[in-house]
Amino acid sequence: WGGQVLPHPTGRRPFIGDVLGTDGARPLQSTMRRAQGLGPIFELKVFGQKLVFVGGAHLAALMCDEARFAKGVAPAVDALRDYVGDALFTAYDDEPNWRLAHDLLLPAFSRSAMRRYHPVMLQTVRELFDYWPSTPEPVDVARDMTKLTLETISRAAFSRDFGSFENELPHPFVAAMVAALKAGRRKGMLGSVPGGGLLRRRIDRANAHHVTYADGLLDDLIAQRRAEGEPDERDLLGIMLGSAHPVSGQRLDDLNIRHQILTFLVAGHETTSGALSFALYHLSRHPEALARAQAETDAVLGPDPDAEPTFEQVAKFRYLRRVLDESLRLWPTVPAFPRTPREELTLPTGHRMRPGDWALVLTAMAHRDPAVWGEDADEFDPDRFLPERSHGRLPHSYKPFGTGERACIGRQFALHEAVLVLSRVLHRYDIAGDPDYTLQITERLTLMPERFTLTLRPRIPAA
Ligand code: MNH
Repeated sequence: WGGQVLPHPTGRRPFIGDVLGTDGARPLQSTMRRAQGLGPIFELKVFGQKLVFVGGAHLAALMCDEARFAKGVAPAVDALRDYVGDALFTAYDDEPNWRLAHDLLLPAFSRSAMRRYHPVMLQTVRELFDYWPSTPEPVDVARDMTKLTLETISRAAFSRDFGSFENELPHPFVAAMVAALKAGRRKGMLGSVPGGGLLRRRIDRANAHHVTYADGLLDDLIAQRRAEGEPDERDLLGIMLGSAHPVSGQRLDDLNIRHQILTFLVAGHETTSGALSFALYHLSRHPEALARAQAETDAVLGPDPDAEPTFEQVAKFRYLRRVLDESLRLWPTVPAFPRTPREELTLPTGHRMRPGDWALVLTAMAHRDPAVWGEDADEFDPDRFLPERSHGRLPHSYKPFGTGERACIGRQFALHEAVLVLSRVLHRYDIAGDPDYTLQITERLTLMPERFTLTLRPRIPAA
């Protein structure tokens, strides 16, 4: 960004910059509050580090133009590379392993490949229902959706069960993974803080046993599968071990495969769990939307509360899909993604941007820009996504899964799972939130409603 100073909140101090006023536990939400009135692009200075954000829908859409912009390298993503290297999410755009893994794995995420994961998804919902209390008492929604999505992705990705429904506490592997990611995030936030190098090494030492344990478990798993002989395509692990690139004949090496598995476990569960939890939160607050959603499940699944959707039926829940789309508009569980220009250019705001400069597209803000979404942009209204109302909307204005070649590879997986789970939960239960609850959002790698509970009562589907 050269010496350019972008709009920033008042109260900037020498040396520490804009740190005061940033809520370390909820940086996204404090940033969104402080961005009010700053315009479509703004910066925060954290010690020596400059963070640039784009919250205006038109400027965000411009940065989604793949001809002029590519995925950028933001420090928060870079910090994860110690842990997951050049796996899909963290690979730099020009690293050969990105293209190789993308080409090898794309078939595993096609719409038709979802057929293979459908029975796994049905099974984890059955286990969720067995786990849920049979008497009406409040359940912690984010906790239980996280148990469910973790089981789904671990079984689909490497046919491993984490026993999430048999234990109150997360599996030690999950605890280790979360600790290691937290450490990565803390290291990333240190940026250019004085003494940062020392602090980073201290974090590494404190965390080494978690990394050793999690890596060891995955390496054993890979070795075990190799020892079984010729890998089949039963899961992502089998595909990664068994397939060679159709053109170059190249294969992923074992270290890269471990990095990919970690990436899928992390990227593939909290995100979907948050999306489901927010959807259930909104439905608990909008009785008319809940009634429509339940009427749809009855129309598709019929009067038997144990009925399960077929693969084809999942696509029939059009209203449920709009509920999810609208939930991810208001609280995209991955709230931002970095973009960088391919060549030097001038933004419509007059700022110069060079290759290597990056900005975070803040979908959490751009998705609420009244210029695109109207004056009621903060309201929950799934029918915004009716085709007739979406027609003519600014292209690239809805980006919960990122954009371009580096967009989410798991999008179909997440949507199939989330619609399927919502359909079964709403078909089987009447849900009631606590009327005194106000939405609180935890920020880990992703966003999640905090301490949000629902009381579930078995319902009798309409005939
Ligand atoms: Mn997912 C990339 C959001 C579910 C695996 N994902 C992204 C990006 C966003 C995103 C945004 C782009 C980030 C960037 O540009 O820096 N992902 C989501 C959301 C959900 C989700 C909101 C659920 C809802 N993601 C999933 C699931 C999986 C997955 C499920 C795996 C099964 N996502 C990925 C991977 C990438 C990614 C892998 C990196 C893709 C790449 O760069 O090639």
